[in-house]
Amino acid sequence: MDPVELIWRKREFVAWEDAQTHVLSHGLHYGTGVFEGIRCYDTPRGPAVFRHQDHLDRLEKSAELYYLELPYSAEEIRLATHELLRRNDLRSAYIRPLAYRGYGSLGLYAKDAPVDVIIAAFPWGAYLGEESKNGGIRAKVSSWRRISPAGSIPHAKASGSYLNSILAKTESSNAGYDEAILLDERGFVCEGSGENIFVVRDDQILTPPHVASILDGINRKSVIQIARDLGYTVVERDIARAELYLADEVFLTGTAAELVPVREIDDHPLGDPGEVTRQVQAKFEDALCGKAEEYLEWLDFVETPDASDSPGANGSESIGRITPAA
Ligand code: PPE
Repeated sequence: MDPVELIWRKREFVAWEDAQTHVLSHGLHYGTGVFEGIRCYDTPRGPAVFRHQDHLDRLEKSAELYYLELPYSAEEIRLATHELLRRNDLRSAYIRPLAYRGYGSLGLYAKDAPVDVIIAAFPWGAYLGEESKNGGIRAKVSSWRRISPAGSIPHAKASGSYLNSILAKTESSNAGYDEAILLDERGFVCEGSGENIFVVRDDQILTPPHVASILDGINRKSVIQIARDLGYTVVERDIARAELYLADEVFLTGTAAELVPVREIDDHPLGDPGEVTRQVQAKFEDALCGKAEEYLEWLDFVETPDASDSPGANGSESIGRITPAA
């Protein structure tokens, strides 16, 4: 991890190394936190946060699902994120807001543990390796099933849920693969350890429905729309495990990973990234970087001193501009 100067915490900008938490914080013991993974891209019209509002909406919903009361509005978190990017002089970054139960009480009904919120932003390169987006990755179906809605909430982006992803990822990495694919308790395909999954078969693009035990990814939504706009038929339905091996093409989507082709699953070769994957990926990457006019509305432009007159600057800032540190 590459440290930057500042982290936002409880309405203050604190030095990266001073953003510490008490060892008896509730979230550390029980995983009682909710978070987001967001990216900011350096577009031709200045830095822009991709689908910022959608991420903030999901953060609020994740918090609601676990009875966490966020002490700040989504708008305050949005503007604080802009300010954090400016103060850290970041034009592109991975952004990690986290709301967790802090220090105050332990035990499972932690009414005295406050909800603490931090926002970090820092450089984070290709999640599945530099070559992944071009050459594709090797995946393994995990022996660990995706958390079930009967015992937890797959739709919440909650810290504790990631123990499930970590088991799957550890298993696949130890076995020499790049990523794990998790099935649900019925044996149908869910998603990667940190990405949603798409399968191309017979000129259709398939993806598990949003009611499956998946995180309803924001990039998943974007890719469904892009693929449909390109004229493809996208079908949300259960996907059998064997369909992964019989697929013409498979790819994964996520904020950290972006769009990554899969070239092999459980030692069944799928070949080099195919035409559908390539076409959707190219448009998706253009959308992320502000190079696709039709998807500019997905970008939340960060006003910066040198870009304040650009057409992308949305002018809705209420925090004064700060010259980034040299
Ligand atoms: N499923 C899971 C389980 C998941 O963690 C992610 C994002 C997605 C799907 C895709 O969601 P979206 O980013 O909204 O398209 N994973 C985040 C965390 C990765 C991490 O290692 O931490 C991410 O990509 O930021």
